[in-house]
Amino acid sequence: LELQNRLKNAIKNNEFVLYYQPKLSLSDFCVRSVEALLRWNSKDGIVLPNEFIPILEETRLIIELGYQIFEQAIDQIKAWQKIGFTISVAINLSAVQLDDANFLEKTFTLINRSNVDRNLIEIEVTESTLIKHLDRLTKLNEYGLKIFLDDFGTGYSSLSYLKEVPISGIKIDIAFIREMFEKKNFEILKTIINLSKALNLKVIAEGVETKAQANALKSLNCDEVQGFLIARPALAKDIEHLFRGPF
Ligand code: G
Ligand code: G
Ligand code: MN
Ligand code: NA
Repeated sequence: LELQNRLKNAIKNNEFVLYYQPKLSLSDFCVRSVEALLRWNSKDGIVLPNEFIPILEETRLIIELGYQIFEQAIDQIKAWQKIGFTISVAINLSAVQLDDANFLEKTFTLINRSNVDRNLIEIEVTESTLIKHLDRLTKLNEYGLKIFLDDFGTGYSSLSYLKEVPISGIKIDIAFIREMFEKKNFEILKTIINLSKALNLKVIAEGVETKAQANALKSLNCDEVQGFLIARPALAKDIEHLFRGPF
């Protein structure tokens, strides 16, 4: 309960900030998009999402904060455009945020008001959120936002539903990449990438930490890599130099 009150205050005091982690295109080694990752800039230092997202979800405080996150990310897209960088920003959405009855109306209103280029906003959701909120995510996609399936390979991933959902691509979970050179994992990875490409989906690998992983993923036709090899999640100003590319 104490933490709950601290989080409530933190939202009020704008202590939540977005860090950004670049995604590198393997076709030309340039960065055209980043993932926004939430951090709590508390008086005791930077706090990571696993410490507060579950509580923000239980208390539904994530709903209110979620709109602030959208606004921060949109401001950043516009700020980067102003200095000559056209960069897409991927925002993570949890199911609780989509549960909000006013989600679509509020989101459309704040995007319309901002005049941001809609196709520069990407949404990341897990498989369970995608299935639970297919209708709302379809409307979000029709409005112009690209949807990506996050943590791919950790859920049931029945694959058959991939042909029916309004997604632009998948993000292969870090757990898969960590053990990608294990023989069976490599075969599964190869198959996931081939299937996704055949369905016209973009494939992004998360948690890429070594050149060997990036090279192998390029040879498997993976589109983009994200991970410590390129950059850790950081403040906007600390990753901008990567936009001048190629890496
Ligand atoms: O940055 P880090 O790897 O610790 O993020 C862990 C997880 O926290 C992410 O995979 C994502 O699911 C969640 N997360 C990070 N930022 C946000 C955010 O802005 N909104 C929501 N809903 N979840 C986030
Ligand atoms: O949205 P999602 O929960 O997938 O967020 C990705 C998480 O993975 C973030 O918390 C981020 O800090 C973390 N991460 C990003 N790149 C790497 C990496 O190369 N290695 C490891 N171990 N973690 C990473
Ligand atoms: Mn994500
Ligand atoms: Na992920």
